[in-house]
Amino acid sequence: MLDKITSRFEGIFKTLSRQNRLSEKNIQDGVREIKLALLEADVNYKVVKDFIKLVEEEALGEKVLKSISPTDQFIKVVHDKLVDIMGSHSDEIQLKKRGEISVILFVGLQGSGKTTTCAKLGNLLKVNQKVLLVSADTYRPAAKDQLKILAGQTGLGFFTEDHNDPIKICKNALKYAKDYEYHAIILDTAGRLQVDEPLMVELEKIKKITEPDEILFVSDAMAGQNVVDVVKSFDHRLNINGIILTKFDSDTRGGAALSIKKTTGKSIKFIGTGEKIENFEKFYPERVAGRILGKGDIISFVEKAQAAIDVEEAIKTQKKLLKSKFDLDDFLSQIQQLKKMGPLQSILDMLPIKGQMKDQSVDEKNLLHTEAIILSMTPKERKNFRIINGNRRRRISLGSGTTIQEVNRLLKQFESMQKMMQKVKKNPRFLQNMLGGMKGMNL
Ligand SMILES: Nc1nc2c(ncn2[C@@H]2O[C@H](COP(=O)(O)OP(=O)(O)OP(=O)(O)O)[C@@H](O)[C@H]2O)c(=O)[nH]1
Ligand SMILES: [Mg+2]
Repeated sequence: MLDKITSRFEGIFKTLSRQNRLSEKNIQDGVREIKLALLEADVNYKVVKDFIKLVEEEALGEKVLKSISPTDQFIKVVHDKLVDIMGSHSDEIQLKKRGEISVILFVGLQGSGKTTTCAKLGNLLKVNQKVLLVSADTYRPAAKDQLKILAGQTGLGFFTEDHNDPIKICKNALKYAKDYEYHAIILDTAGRLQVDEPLMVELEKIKKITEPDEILFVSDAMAGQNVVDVVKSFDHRLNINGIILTKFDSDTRGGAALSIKKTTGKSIKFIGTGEKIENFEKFYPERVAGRILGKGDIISFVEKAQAAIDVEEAIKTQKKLLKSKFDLDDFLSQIQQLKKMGPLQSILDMLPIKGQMKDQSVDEKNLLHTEAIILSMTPKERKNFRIINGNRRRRISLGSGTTIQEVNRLLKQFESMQKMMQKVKKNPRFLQNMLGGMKGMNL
């Protein structure tokens, strides 16, 4: 699912992260590659154009280029804009209050997955609704049986009639649902190879007589952006409430998922992810963007870091580092920023270095002790830890409520940290390396 576009994005980000520093040109090259990747994924041209403009505007700004880890920031910008084009939140289906019957009407082209999806949605709703599946497909001979079997498999009610008038079937289904106290009915209709007038007229009549709460257009995700025109035609006649994209498990390029919202104004509400009844999920733009970029960890990290880290402060520290003047005051400010980011272990778990550091655990208590020890030092001591002799160590341990051994250990760790800093001096991913180093030191 979405494999092609995901690996394209992976390649683009890999190239960017090889750069020590990102220049405007690097970003422009990256953006150009992204544009090609989206067009190859069959995303609507206009959607791509608008998307690229927004990404470029934001990525070329100071926030990305001057940030601690520009490539990660860039990934975050791309991620956020992808979410935006898909509609930023997931849209619920609207059902009536208890006591009234909700009607959901499924429409779409032939073979798109309507009948299967009726059962999938019914299966979701049955948790707190008594659901009736209704076959109003009088076109395909086996259609009624297909839905009946699915109703049997999922334990849902089933209704149809043995004649060829779909409108009459729907009308009688409403009465049946009322008599047998159903809460929701899902109407399965016939598909056509393409949009045609008799189908539209039939659906309009069904709509008029059943007054659906939700008209859901079902489409095969493989259809790419072609689906946009079909959605528009159905919407024009029926005013649809949302879209279900099926066969998301197949080799879909992503064109439909990424184009629909911006071009039609309609939201994707669910996706089908396999042939089985359970292969059905709510559509979350965030999740799909995550799947496409394959960078969920980096995105959460950047979000947390953005919330907690004072960028000015971090840049100052980085400059100092490059001149190798990193002292205990800087160390203290790093620790305080780390604390703001929440549980340390969860932050470290998000970092790309986590695989290498698997066995090292981070103790929050040690972090507090470290902070207390540094706070008990005089400004002079923090500037130059080498003046901290035996007497001073004793005073510091008393002041911070720790032991001399702990003070010794911290000073030793700080010394090796300074050495490590020399090694990572040229690496713009300063923060991540720093965190990696801290993790190894079991603060
Ligand atoms: N892999 C996969 N197959 C699906 C999915 N949804 C439906 N299918 C398959 O797609 C085929 C067509 O599904 P149907 O539910 O019969 O489609 P339809 O829109 O009702 O077709 P008509 O009634 O002929 O218009 C079936 O073989 C389904 O098993 C999905 O999410 N993933
Ligand atoms: Mg069908």
